[in-house]
This record gives sequence, structure tokens and C-alpha cells, in this order.
Amino acid sequence: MKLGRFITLEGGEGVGKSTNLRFIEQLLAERGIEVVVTREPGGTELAENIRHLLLAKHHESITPEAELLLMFAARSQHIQHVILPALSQGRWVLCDRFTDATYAYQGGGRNMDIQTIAWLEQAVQGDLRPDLTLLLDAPLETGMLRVRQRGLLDRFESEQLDFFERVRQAYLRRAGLDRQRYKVIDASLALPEVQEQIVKAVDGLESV
Ligand code: Z5A
Repeated sequence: MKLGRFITLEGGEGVGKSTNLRFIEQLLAERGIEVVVTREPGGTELAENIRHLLLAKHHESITPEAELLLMFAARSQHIQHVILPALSQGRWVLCDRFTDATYAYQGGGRNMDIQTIAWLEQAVQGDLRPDLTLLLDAPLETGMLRVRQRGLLDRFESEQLDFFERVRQAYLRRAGLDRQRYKVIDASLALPEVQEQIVKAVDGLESV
């Protein structure tokens, strides 16, 4: 049984997910809402180990199929041990990336079959879907510049520009299919303006 609300933050590299995750956490706390903040891949001990495997650079290349299955293996642990228990206790869950990232990175970026992703989604999640997905969208150069200023790049961040363009387009396509659940936020604006859009989207969810 699900009582709390499930909010996910999505978008490409450096669009401000982590920054705005902290902002939303504070916003909800001010309204007296108990919130669990978490991330994917990760969120449990085992899932964080899988995250490390996925982000590190290895001598052996990871096949797209292995990457996809590892994402869902981590997600299964995360859902059963963190997300569902919190929601069933009435707490809200705020998650940095979820299955939309799989559609965008493995589906869009790696050109993997969408039906296979949809099958795994159903098998691992059952009916669980986010109540609200904030898609932080910005031109590639904006996010890339922010990430590169940070220093060393992980395995995903080392991909080519056309990979990230496919990821961005896949996100926007999905958002276009369900305007109720997705709110596209213009993340190229200055932070106060980005956060103004976020407050509106979260207010919309609260009043539902
Ligand atoms: N992945 C996948 O392939 N499939 C899946 O199913 C899932 C994930 C779940 C996880 O990385 C990787 O896993 C990810 C996709 C893949 N690939 N990559 N890369 P992650 O989510 O942990 O890392 P990330 O996307 O690379 O996040 P990030 O680089 O940390 O970016 P961010 O959280 O969106 O940005 P930030 O740290 O909040 O902001 C970056 C900088 O910009 C920082 O200095 C801020 O102060 C600054 N900033 C933020 N907003 C603004 C504005 N509005 N103006 C100016 N400056 C700003």
C-alpha cells in the first residue's frame, strides 16, 4: 500500500539534480513533510556497490545488456528495501534519477530495445511509478561545462556528445507522452528561477 508521494529528478549531466534535490528536501521539510532522499543507481548497500561497478572505468568493457541488468538489479534492491517501506509508512521519497534514466541512457543513449526495458520495468517495479518527475532540461554545453569544471569524469561522463544528445531527446520524448507526471524545468536559467519553477511543480503535486 502506498501512502507517501514519490518524486524523481531527471536530466543530463550537470543540469543541477543534486543541487535541487537539497532544495526540495528543505522545501518539504518546511512544510512538515517527512522525506527520504535517495538516488539511483544506489540507495542501499548492495545497490551502492553496483553503482560503483557501473560508474568506474574497467579494463573490460561492460556490455549494454550487462549495464541494463545491473541498473535493474540495483533498482530491485532499492525499491524493496528503501522506497516501498518509506512510501507505505506515509513518507515521501525524493530520488535522484529512476527508471526514466534507463529509458534515456540505455534506451536513447545505447539504443537498447525499449520493449525490453518496459518488460524489466514491469517485472521489477510492478505498479510503482513516480507521482511527479521533474525533468531538468538544458542544452548539452551548459551541463557539460558545469561537470567538466568539477574535474575527473566517470564512465558515463566520458561518452561522446552525440550520446548525450540522444539521452536528452529520449528524456524530452518521454516527457511529451505524459504531461501530468513530467514537469520540464528550464535548467539553463539562474538557480532562483529554476527553483521558482520547481516550487510550482511541487505545489501542484501537494494540492492533488
Ligand atoms: N544512469 C543510467 O545510465 N541509467 C539509469 O537507469 C540510472 C543512471 C539510474 C549516475 O550519475 C549515472 O548513471 C548517470 C546516468 C547513469 N550518468 N552520468 N553521467 P549521477 O546521476 O550521479 O551523476 P550525474 O548525472 O552525472 O549528476 P551530476 O553530474 O552530479 O549532475 P547534477 O546532480 O545534475 O548537477 P549538480 O551537481 O547539482 O550541479 C553541477 C554544478 O552546476 C554545481 O557546481 C552546481 O552548483 C552548478 N549549478 C547547478 N544548477 C545551476 C544553475 N541553475 N546555474 C548555475 N550553476 C548551477
